[in-house]
Amino acid sequence: EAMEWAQKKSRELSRLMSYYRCAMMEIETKLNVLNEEFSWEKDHNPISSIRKRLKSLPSIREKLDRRGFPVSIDSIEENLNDVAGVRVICSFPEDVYAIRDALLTQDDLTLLEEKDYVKNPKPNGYRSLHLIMSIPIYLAHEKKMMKVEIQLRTIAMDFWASLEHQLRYKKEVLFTKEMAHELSECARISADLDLRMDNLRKGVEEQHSERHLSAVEGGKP
Ligand code: 0O2
Repeated sequence: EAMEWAQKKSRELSRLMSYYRCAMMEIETKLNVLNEEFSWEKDHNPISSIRKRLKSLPSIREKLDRRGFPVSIDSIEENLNDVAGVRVICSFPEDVYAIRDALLTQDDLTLLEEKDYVKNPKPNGYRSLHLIMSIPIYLAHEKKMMKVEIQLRTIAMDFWASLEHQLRYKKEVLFTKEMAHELSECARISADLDLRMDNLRKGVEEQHSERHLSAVEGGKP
């Protein structure tokens, strides 16, 4: 009987994980649609790449344990926001906010929580915009609301975060004061790069619209 119960539980868990995968697919499609649309408006693709990940079962268990929540299927849905994670790597900082604003106007999406580490970077220098959104998935007989964590960041923000993550998680050592300082210096340089590239983008766009205007005016009789 215990075996049967365990099997039932594991089926339920696999099913829940599959619902999270469905929610990520829905979000990814929305992002692809926005990328298509914005590429007309902005003359560049705002999204450079999209990565998805489902939190592993050991990490789910560890996080629930660490935060003192029960380890059960209901508890996963109730207490964890980042089982489904979609990372959106944008070209320019402006694109991060354009995608965010567009997602927030979609009436089937609900914003549950927002953390803006772009405007307010973490003390170590980490920058990204995090949205916890609730999205419906349409199953054969019901509509189910699922939570997805969407992390929006530029290529420069992702460069820093990916390398910092590797350094932090791979080894079981702590950063010395000097290392932490060096990392935050690298974060500052990456923020500066974003600013400079964004200024270049503005310059190019201004030139482009001036040309366009003079072409239109030149065409007048
Ligand atoms: P992984 O391996 O990416 O999954 P919450 O999860 O919202 O309940 P928290 O900690 O308040 O808890 O969330 P927060 O601050 O929004 O950050 C969650 C995720 O953001 C992390 O997930 C990382 O992906 C990313 N992140 C946050 N801070 C840093 C940082 O300093 N460096 C890097 N590289 N990434 C960061 P996980 O589960 O920690 O990791």
